[in-house]
Amino acid sequence: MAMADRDSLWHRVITEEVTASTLSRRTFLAATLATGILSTLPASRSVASDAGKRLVAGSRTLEVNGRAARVYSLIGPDGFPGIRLREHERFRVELANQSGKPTLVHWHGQLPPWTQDGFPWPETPPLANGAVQSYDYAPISGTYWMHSHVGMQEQVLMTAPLIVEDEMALREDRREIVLMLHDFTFRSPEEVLATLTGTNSRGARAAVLRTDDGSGHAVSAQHSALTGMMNMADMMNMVGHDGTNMQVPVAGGPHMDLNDVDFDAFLANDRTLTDPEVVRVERGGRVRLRIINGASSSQFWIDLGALTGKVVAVDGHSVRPVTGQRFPMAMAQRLDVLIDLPGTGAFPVLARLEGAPRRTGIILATSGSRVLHVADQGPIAPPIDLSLETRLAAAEPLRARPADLVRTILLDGSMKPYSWSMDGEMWPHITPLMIRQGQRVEFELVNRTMMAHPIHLHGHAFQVVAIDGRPIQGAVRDTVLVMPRPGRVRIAFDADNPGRWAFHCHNLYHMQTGMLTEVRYEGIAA
Ligand SMILES: [Cu+2]
Repeated sequence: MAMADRDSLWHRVITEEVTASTLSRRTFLAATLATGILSTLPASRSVASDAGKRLVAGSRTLEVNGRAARVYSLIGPDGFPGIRLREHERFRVELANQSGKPTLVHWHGQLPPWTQDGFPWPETPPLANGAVQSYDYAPISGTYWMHSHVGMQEQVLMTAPLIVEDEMALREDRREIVLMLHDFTFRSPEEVLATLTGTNSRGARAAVLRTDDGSGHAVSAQHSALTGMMNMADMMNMVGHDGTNMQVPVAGGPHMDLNDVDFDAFLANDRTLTDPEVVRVERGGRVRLRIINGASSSQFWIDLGALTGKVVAVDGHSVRPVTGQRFPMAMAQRLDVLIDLPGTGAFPVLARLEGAPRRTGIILATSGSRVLHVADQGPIAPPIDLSLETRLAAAEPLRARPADLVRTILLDGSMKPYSWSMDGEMWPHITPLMIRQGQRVEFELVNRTMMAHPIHLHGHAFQVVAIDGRPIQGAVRDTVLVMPRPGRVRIAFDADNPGRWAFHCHNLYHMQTGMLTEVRYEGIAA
């Protein structure tokens, strides 16, 4: 498909089919507006000017469940969220802060010099409202994203896609669709956090479900719907439970906590299944989904329903293709999935919240096909796991080499009191993990908590080299899930980007309550 075609097709979303019968004119207009602004990003049409692409951190009104909410925005030069670059085009961006608050944006998964990473170190403080800051670095290709790393602005949707094209992918002649996931609450993140830590007058979080070890019998009356649940297969078929704030048994394993926060909605490109984005696709069309889990505290199963997909990249980095219908996605991770549509029809692509019946998604629809309503609740999905991770193999693995430095990093913490730590310390009272340029570094992440933690290292792409002590030649990526106690994951990377780098759990509320540390290169003064 030529570039012009890509542009003209780009997100002319067909809403008529769903609007006629199900939507009021008011929601239709809101939907149309949202579609115009959001959906997918346009292909870059021109080489960046010397001044660079302008990215504005601002605010906007979003309608969720028929109710207006004031949220942040990150709007690029074409009026769409985020930034899209051609291969080999530099990331030359001017970030203008018009959000009304100090902010700073992190280019998640990219490998810029540390002073451009967008983490609020003392040397790189947040931008005041009204300020502009320039960025200029060589980006790496693939599906990335950007989000504020200041306070809890990420929860208020200071997030956007960051897509860097590569010629190989373009030559595949596939329709590209960006699918960005969020969790949404009408409460302020400060109020959510206060509820979690028990410092809010509304009291502690909803009851944590307690279960017996082997039996999986729930003892909490509020969660009796889970009583008798024995394994994941059963969970998949259960319906009707609200699914939040629960502790569930895992087949053959220990308990685990899921879903700290009871969200009001789950968004797919800013919309819910009540009024989903319907993406027009060609009959038998070839699609490349770029899925971004931008949720602050939620993990999903991507469920392709009747479709079969081929995972070809994770966190922007190519892997040997893995075929399937359902793929787990931890917070902050990305999946590139190729799909060849079987003729005509409407095909929901769902993101199912782990441990809950709740879901969101978009609909791929060929011309003239009837788009049926998809409920935003379905069978309970099991907790996400490493079933995909263990099957992944990097297309370009790290060069084989013994480690110069091996460190065990303990992940500790609990729901009550709600506090989390990394390497035995809680941010900001931490001792940096010191590394030296040129080293091959291996971190063994050891989870001693009841929750899975999506661990993200800034400024480096690492390879997953062992899971639970079993060596693998896994994916190269930037965020990896460490399963609950006694889960262990070993990552390896080359120390080739001197600086100060954040290393943390990407659950925003875990990070805010301590689960963040620093990896620092020798010779970097602080
Ligand atoms: Cu965590």
